[in-house]
Amino acid sequence: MAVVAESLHAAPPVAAPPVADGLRHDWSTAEIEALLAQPFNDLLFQAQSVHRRHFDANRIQISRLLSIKTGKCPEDCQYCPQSAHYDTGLEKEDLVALEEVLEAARAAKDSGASRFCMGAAWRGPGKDFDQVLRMVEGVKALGLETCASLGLLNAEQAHQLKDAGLDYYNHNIDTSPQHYANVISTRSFDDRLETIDHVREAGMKVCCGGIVGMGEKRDDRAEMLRTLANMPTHPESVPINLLIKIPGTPLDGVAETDPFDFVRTIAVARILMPRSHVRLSAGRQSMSDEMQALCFLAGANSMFCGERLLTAGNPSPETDRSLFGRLGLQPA
Ligand code: SAM
Ligand code: DTB
Ligand code: SF4
Repeated sequence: MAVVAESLHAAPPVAAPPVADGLRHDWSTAEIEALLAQPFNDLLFQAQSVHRRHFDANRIQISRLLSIKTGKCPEDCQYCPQSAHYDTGLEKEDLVALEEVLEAARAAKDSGASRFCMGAAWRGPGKDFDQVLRMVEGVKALGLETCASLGLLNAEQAHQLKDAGLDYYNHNIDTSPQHYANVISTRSFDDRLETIDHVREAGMKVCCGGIVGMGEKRDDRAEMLRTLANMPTHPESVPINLLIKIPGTPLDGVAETDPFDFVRTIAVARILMPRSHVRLSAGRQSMSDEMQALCFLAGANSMFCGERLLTAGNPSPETDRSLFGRLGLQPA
């Protein structure tokens, strides 16, 4: 040991690696495609092995969502029940009152959630932003981690959120750069990356992931994961959503995703971003218990609990309690 240390000291100075976190940020498409294409058992073994080096494999972080402004969103995201471009039968709701938000946050904490995430059907913050800052302050004061998903941010808005006590900002890349324009027309992939940069520069943690099941190919999933894993710092939280098909949206009729392909996406996210929380996010209501168990085996260690996501359904607390009990899982 001493010999190794001495020889290291004696070595001539070497240029520092671009990132000092000991994690890779230089994945190639071919490498990621090869990971995704492995025999399923090999992939799961590898992902579970990586997972156990960094986390307690039986603990799951729990977040709770609340829609603080629902529907009539000006953006055209073909998957979304809240886009004003589609008739999904959703009732529009104005900004929720502060006290109502705090009540929901208290209930979330009592039910075991460690993080409370407020989502708004906005392109980005507008006239009600100050009230959202008050919500962040109030939820933070309850002793919960805070997260918000409010659309595109500029640098100033990111700093305001940070100053109000926001721990995480959620902004997804949703899919690969090449599939992106097939799904979203009103904001670009680069707009999203810019918002994520502002979040980082303001000193908040990044929650960034995407959706599986929007008609993408395996190489799109590889490119989506590559974009996330090659960020200068891995997002601390990586939500992998399974598309919830919403009647009235263009993606309602898209072909079913092979559940094993979804699990593969989780497993590769785990391998590429070993210290991040990978969230088994939207779409659990259409998954079997066995599929969810495979996602945990693949390294998913975060979930949204509570019977509602933003507008769509989620398994009931009793269903999740039973699943946790049967699998021996505990809230982190
Ligand atoms: N309006 C903000 C934005 O788009 O950034 C925040 C809320 S938006 C609903 C947050 C994310 O929810 C989207 O980026 C997308 O990944 C996910 N999402 C929306 N509709 C979904 C659906 N039908 N199935 C799965 N995920 C969905
Ligand atoms: C994320 O990746 N998934 C959450 C959260 N971030 C904001 C939202 C899922 C929305 C599912 C559709 C709905 O409930 O309206
Ligand atoms: Fe609006 Fe967000 Fe839905 Fe897009 S995903 S339509 S921005 S609420």
